[in-house]
Amino acid sequence: MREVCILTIWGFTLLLLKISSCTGDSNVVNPCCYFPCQHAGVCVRFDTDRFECDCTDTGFYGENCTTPEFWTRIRQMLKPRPSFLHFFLTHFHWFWKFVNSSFLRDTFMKLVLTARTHFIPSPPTFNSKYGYLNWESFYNLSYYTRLLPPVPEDCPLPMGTIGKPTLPNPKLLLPFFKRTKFRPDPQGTSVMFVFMAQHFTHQFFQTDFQSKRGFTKALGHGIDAGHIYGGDLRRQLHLRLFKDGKLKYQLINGDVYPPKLSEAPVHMLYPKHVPPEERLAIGHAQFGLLPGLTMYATLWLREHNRVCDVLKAEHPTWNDEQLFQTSRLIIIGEIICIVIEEYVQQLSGYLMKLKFDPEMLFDAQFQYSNRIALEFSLLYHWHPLVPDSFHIDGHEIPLSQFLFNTSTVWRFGIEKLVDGFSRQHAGQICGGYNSHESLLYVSEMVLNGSREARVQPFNQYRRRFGLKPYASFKEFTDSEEMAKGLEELYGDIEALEFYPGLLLEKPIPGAILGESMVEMGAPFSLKGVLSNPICSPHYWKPSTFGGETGFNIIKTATLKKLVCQNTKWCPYVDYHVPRNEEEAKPRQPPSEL
Ligand code: ACD
Repeated sequence: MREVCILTIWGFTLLLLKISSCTGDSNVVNPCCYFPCQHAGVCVRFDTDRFECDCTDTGFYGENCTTPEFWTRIRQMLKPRPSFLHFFLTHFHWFWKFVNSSFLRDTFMKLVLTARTHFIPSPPTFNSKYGYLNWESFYNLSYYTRLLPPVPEDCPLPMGTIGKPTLPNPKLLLPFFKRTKFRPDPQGTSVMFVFMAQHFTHQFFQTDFQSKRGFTKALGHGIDAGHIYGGDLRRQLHLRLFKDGKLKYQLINGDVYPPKLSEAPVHMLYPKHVPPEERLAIGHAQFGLLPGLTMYATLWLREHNRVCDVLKAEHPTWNDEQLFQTSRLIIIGEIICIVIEEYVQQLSGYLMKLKFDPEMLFDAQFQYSNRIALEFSLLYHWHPLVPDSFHIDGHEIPLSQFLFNTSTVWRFGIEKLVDGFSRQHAGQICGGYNSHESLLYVSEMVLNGSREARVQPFNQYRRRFGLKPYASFKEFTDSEEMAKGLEELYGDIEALEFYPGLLLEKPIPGAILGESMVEMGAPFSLKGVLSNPICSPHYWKPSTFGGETGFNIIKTATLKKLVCQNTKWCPYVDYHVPRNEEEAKPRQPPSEL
């Protein structure tokens, strides 16, 4: 007979379900299934029904790591709520104008970096197989790491002890993701941002779908530019020209593009109908999928070869290898600079100007190593960004006609693609009802993958990142229909899954993201970029990059330079759609071209 025991833990009541009796030893529920340890405390099971929370270094103590230590209490009292901080960072122009032009910019940036990165354990801890620390988990780079351990296998319910006996069929969740009418991002993000997101994240998100337990094929676990140079040495060697450090290329209409597959025989995924002359060889096997990806691949290839020329002019004695390797480090630095100062800047909507300066962390406690987390890879499925069609040079091309259409890139030329993408609105990421129908299969895959990996419920992650858990679906979303539907499917807000939680959550007013996406995404991102080896004190110096010239290429990198130093004319280029009439003016190639 089922019996319900009521246990009061950390200030509120949990219902503990036991199969037979509350005191007997048989059929006792694993106590860690109740997620009893707060503030990143570690649940350890003893005997059959006893647990202990290891609260070491959490700043809390007590049976459930819920009592704050003295300094933690002070910090808690002083720490503003995320909604207040967001409001502050996105209002008061006069204040941020002053901050951005004074030494205070560095002070605020350092605060952001330290406050965000301390959420990410380094070295990494759990993974999808191991909910406890062990050497295999640390050493085997094929695993994504995990911030929270998997829901133990022996729990009575899929989400531990709360919710329904089975999770809803993913197909029943898809209507909450599906676009009703394209909802543009209110922050004005452009499609140029969309392809940047897709292009640059695929260097570190390469889920191995053959293995079911959270494995990755991207062993660099960060910004290694493997999507440009290939994920392994074999691929890299095929893509290199072995002259002046450069990458292979081909000329079409007098412009540089990635080489034909026949010239650089690497594994690429092209459907049968793509003719051989339109099959390009690129660092990432899937980057022939969309012209936006091929466009970025082309830009980075041109930039690499341009940097090689700059280095060669200063170091005529350097051989191909040194020119190649040093250029690669410069490209990594440029990516990081553009990501922080323009990409994250756009995403944040902050009036505070973000700054890339690794020296800010030189006197802080900070580890220069990173492991990509499964939760980060789940979180980053931002398909609502993708519009229904693409506007280029007066043409409207539906998404379906974009697929594997590499010739679009040279038909229009990089300039016109950049111009069109930078003027077109991207979709709002959070809030639901905004994913193109043809992309819903991806959400279904993510849901299935997350279940196979036994990812803990959304509210557990809210707690882990210092956020208040949602008390109801009504609080979680502004849509009554969605609140009702999710309540029926999950039964309890504590059983809501991680991925739908992040994507369907109500957006912050006027923003592209919801609170959880910002508060969870920012720590993974900032830790990921700043822990790159080139940001460490032994690397971050002119000699690493061939002298001051190379070092300055990194420090002054911008999206506009990436485009305009590698094209015949300078189109409108921005992660934001035009802000005023001046920016909106059409740009045309000079008449002599
Ligand atoms: C802050 C800065 C603003 C953060 C705003 C949104 C963050 C949400 C998601 C992640 C965003 C960008 C990802 C960028 C880089 C990823 C690099 C990973 C490298 C391994 O308030 O802190």
